[in-house]
Amino acid sequence: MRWLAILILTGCTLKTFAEEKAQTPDRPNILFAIADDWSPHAGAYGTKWVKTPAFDRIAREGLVFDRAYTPNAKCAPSRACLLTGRNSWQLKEAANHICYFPSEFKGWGEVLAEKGWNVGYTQKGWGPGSATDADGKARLMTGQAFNQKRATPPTPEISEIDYAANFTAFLDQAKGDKPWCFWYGAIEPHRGYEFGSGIAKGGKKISDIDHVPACWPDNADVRTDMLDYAYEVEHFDNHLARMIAELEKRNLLDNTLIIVTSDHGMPFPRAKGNAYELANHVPLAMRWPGGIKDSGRRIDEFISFIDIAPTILDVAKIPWKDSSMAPTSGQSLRGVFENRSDRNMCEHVLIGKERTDIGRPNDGGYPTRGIITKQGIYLKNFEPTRWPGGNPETGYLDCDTGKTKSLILQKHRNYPNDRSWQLCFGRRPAEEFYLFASDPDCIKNLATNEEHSTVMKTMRGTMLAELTQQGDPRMLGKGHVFDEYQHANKGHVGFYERFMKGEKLQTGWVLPSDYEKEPLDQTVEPTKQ
Ligand SMILES: [Ca+2]
Repeated sequence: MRWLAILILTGCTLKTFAEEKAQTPDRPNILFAIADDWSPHAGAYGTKWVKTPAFDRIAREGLVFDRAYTPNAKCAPSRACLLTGRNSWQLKEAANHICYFPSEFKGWGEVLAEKGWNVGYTQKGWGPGSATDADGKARLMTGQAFNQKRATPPTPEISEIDYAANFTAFLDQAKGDKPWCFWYGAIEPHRGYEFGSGIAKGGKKISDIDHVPACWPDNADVRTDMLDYAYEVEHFDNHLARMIAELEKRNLLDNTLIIVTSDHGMPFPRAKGNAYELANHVPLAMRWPGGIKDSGRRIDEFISFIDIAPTILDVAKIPWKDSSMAPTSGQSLRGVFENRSDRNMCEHVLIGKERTDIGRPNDGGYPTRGIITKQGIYLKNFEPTRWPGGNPETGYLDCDTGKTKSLILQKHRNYPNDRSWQLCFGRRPAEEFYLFASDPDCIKNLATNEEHSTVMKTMRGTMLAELTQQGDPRMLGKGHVFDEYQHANKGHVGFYERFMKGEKLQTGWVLPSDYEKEPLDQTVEPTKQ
């Protein structure tokens, strides 16, 4: 349906509103601003403990999306979906984190450059992983790098790359009539954080936080951790504000499509790297006076990251068939931009994951597929005997270290039945089902509850049919291919077996104290929730 819809939308909706705006060029420049690990916490979403005036301005003067999701909540696969317009299960190796990106899948950054656009980026484009062409040369997935300008960061954990100054440097060389596209890829609010920086440097208070998700303990340390995350979000937003000011100064603002989002949700247990509301729901706002009608609207329909590539090619006036990109399952947001009542409004999104990190036997992932509707979320876990956060004896490597993670692990060592640990790190059943109305934090699994079985079965049926239609190897009995694709960091291939044999191995994202001294009981049943 989505594929059909893009053909219709790209063919039929390019005129009308664009004609009304004939005074400005109808092909805008593009500023694509993507934070790293930011959940929808912003003023425009009603969050009081994160100040995001730049994001809020884009929302107020453009569109803010209340139901935007990445199909896969980890850096590399999420960015692969964004760039290609395909779900991660349609991307072979690129379904995995730290992979070898298949040469057969091209992204819109490369297409724009081929079509004569000036394309650049700062800090983090697609990755982490390896993307090379047939000659072994690094692919320019998001154009040329602009990282020369540096500044003293607010904390040692924040990038010293001065993103906004590098955008100015990019604009300085983007002369003439060539349209340009700049990818602002911050590495905030990715961990690590300077503990207490949100309070000490951001002027925040523990009491500012109005809600701690029910899967974590609610205490001062967890709240401090959340405020440190908030402080890093604000760093991202500060640079966005400077970029907007630079565009205004150059009289370029109104003919620039600005898209602001994040690759996936916050880097906390049961969030980033999982398949849940906390993991896959992302902030999204867009501003483009030349192409967006009735600004200030809130968009309630479901948007997936696979819709971004068709949207960008559409506004760039590049027909998909001329891009040599593999077919997309997404659809252009042109109908949303023009506020068309006859547009195809999506009632759900599909999500899923494979190997989002190392730390299980045989480099196995934690394969999951899911569907999210306005009612709730249904998940199918294909290997429920595996550990969702990674094996305990190798530090739960599928969850970035941090105060909240360490606290939950310590609590579980003292109290083996600890609920937070069970929810964040314990084994999960083969099916999970949560209803938003009664359980917004999604911690009460209703998969075996008869009362809701009809809704769950309908959602499962829709999900399985679409995945089958999209050629998902998990639907064809070939899901093992994802575990067999090689990890692109040779030093970490076979991590679990090498570590267990006594090899001294380190990762940059988990503390030695996160490793359990012994494997936990392997015979226990999947956690009942
Ligand atoms: Ca990320």
